[in-house]
Amino acid sequence: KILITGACGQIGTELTHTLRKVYGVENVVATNIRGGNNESVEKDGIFELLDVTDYNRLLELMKKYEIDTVMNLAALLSAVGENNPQLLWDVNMNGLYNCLEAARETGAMVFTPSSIAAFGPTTPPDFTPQDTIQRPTTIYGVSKVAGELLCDYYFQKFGVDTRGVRFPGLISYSALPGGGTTDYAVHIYYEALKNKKFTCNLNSETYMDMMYMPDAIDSIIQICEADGSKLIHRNAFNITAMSFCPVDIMNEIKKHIPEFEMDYNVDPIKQNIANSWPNSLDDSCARAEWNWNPKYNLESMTIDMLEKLKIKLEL
Ligand code: VAH
Repeated sequence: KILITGACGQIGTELTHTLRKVYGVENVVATNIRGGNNESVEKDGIFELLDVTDYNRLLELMKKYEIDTVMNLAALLSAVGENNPQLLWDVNMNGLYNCLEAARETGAMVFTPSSIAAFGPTTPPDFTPQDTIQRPTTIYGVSKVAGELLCDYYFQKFGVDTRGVRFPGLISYSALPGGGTTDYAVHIYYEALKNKKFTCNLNSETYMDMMYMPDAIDSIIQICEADGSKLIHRNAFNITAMSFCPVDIMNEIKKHIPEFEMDYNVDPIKQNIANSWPNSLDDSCARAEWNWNPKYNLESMTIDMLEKLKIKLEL
């Protein structure tokens, strides 16, 4: 049985829906802090309130439902974290620590996402290798590097089966992103459909790795189902599907909405963060060790996003 923390978040929402379909509603325990406001997650299966910094509540739920896999998605993201580094540290690090301690006690597997944010300005930016310099300059990135090391430690020291991937920016139509630096790549689709114009908060040449959410959800299932004896790396694998800049995504949208226009109002905090991240990742280790193979590129993602959002926005 799987317990998801942060089940009402951008990743958690689609992950919960997919896992309920793949493994059966009775095998998925979705949890979120109070106020997640996500009707489908809370109503369409098992849902429990959980603040991931509350160890006793987490352990109680893991024993109550006989959990064998924890997918720890509860976290604050890069931009919002710069406004509240203390809260980010508490949720991202103490939340992860609680999951690892509960897993040590119950024998569960722990999946925790890392991020391209685990790299910094001294990391080789183009085709960033799996094993390289990691000196991020955001509190979010610091929590991701610390999280990767803590997960590897729990595997080496206690045999806890820990696995993770370094997600790029994720683009989805189900749930909005929660305050990241890559959020522009989601909002651009909503604005293109609603207003046929968008003001981008990053400059036109900002390249970052990105991925469509269906591929991200598949990566979580694939790595958790992978044969652990074949994993040379564990926390955490570089994975990517595409790398683009705001002009690239604008031009792709214009193929479907020719009158779409974009202007810029650069957010200096987000621009500094984006400048410190890689332009593109080398994900060859994930491909070699657990057959990672994304399905969507910018063209096919744009077709699907616009199609699904037209339905969601009733346009
Ligand atoms: C963020 N969407 O922007 C997240 C992610 C790689 C970016 O970690 O903070």
